[in-house]
Amino acid sequence: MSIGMLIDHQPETGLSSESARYSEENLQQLASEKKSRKKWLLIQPVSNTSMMVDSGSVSMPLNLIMVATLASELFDVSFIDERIGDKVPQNLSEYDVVAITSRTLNASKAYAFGDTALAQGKTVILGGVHPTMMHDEAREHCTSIVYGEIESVWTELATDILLGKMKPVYRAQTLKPMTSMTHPNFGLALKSKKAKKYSSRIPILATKGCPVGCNFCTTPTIYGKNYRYREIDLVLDEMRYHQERLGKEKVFLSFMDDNISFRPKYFMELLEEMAKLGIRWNANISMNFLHKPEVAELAGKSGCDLMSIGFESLNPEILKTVHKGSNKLGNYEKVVSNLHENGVAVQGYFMFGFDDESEESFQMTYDFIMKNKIEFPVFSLVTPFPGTPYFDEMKPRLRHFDWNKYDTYHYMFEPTKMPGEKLLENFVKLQKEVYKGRSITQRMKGKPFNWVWLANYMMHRFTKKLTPEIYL
Ligand code: B12
Ligand code: SF4
Repeated sequence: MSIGMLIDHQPETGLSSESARYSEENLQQLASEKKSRKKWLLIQPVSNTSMMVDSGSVSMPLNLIMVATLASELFDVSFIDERIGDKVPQNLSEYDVVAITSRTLNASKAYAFGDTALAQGKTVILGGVHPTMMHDEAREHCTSIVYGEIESVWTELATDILLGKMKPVYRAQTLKPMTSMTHPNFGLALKSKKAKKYSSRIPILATKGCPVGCNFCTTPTIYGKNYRYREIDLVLDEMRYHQERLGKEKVFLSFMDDNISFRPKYFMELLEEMAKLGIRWNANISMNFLHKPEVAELAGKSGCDLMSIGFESLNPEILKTVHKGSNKLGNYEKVVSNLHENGVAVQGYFMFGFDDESEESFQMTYDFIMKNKIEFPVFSLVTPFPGTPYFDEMKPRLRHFDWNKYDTYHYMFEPTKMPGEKLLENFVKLQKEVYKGRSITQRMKGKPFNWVWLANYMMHRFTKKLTPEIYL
């Protein structure tokens, strides 16, 4: 469906002038009339954080790859990913449009690139979660902002670029169904000489959105309670495409979905089909029905080697405040053992710094991780992200608004039941304990020697140097 079809039209005269202007046919015609193709530079900035966020091998940026996929149909596109060491040129004279993606932790970098490009008279487009949430702030650094996903505003945006008449914000009235979305084209991202630095896990999307509605999450704020999914055949086609492209069956895929298991029926059908392909995969997943042994069994059979699960906390009081209905403490151990029995490793996310935080929360987390042999525990500090209801609630108590520190590894506010120093002291101690040599051996004993061991080794080296001060 094109944007033109979403705008009210006048029955007597057919399409309104606005509607006709933003139709796919009109866009194609307009593009073919242009003598030379405009040149785009796409930028993925690296963040300024000192934490292990953009270091090591990074995943291919599916967000900017989607922008590249659409833009390259009509324009000449260059792709720069600062995280792998590509350099952004100071002189932008060969480009007409500079399009930058940004999350909160790299917003200051994205804004600096935007300012440089504006000063050189370029059309600057900012997109991604941070400009979407903070459009008034972001507008100072660009010509236009894309609110949310590019696919739903593409016809309008591309037409305006071809006509040279930009609006300050592009926001879709209705989201496009996923069925009509183009397959991502990885060619531009892989062209870089440094592309070897990308993780071998290929990003893929089956679903978008999450109706759960946690107040600290940006997804429901941007996309509401929508949940969209692609036809299973389209997802499998994309998997087969990567198998052919790489000339082997065993390719590694990483789902970028917000909540891939939200519709259990869809998820189980997808896994059943994936089991026939011989691929390997991992995903972020909520615990909603992982306590059922048949789910873990099918996940294992379909090639899942790692599930990333947000356990968040072992403290029942905190779990109540997180409003994550899928997290039932009584199911935690069962979820982990089901996955382990089927050869699936667990990356467990744990958050600290909530108002109800206590010394016991740290001990309970340590005991849980060690007893259940969580292969890859990840610890973060509660971070209210701008634009979310939680941010508005916590704003008066936030210690800073330096976006470089919004990486979930900085101390944002003092919990009501624990002094800040104690929080950080315990936070550091827990990480050192979990990643000391003896603990790693205990957690990883008998596990296949693969990248998870390597990740543990890197965390061992990293946590050795940790001090409470680095989180300030
Ligand atoms: C998968 C995922 C991950 C993966 C992969 C990340 C990666 N490198 O891509 C992993 C697990 C590694 C990860 C890590 C982290 N993540 Co994460 N992650 C996600 C998740 C669930 C999906 C992202 C995704 O790829 N979606 C699919 C793509 C296609 O959609 P998209 O990113 O929304 O892009 C579309 C639009 O935004 C728009 N768009 C984007 N860029 C541009 C640019 C232009 C010019 C235009 C026109 C349009 C446009 O069009 C795109 C195509 O539709 C999001 C939630 C979300 N829905 O955003 C959180 C999310 C991005 N993550 C978040 C966080 C906090 C983190 C970590 C800091 C967590 C941690 N402690 O480690 C790290 C930071 C990693 C980093 N360097 O950025 C936050 C960021 C909040 C914020 N305000 O910045 C989010 C939003 C979740 C949340 N809490 O709300 N993450
Ligand atoms: S369950 Fe996850 S994706 Fe869904 S709203 Fe909550 S934090 Fe966001």
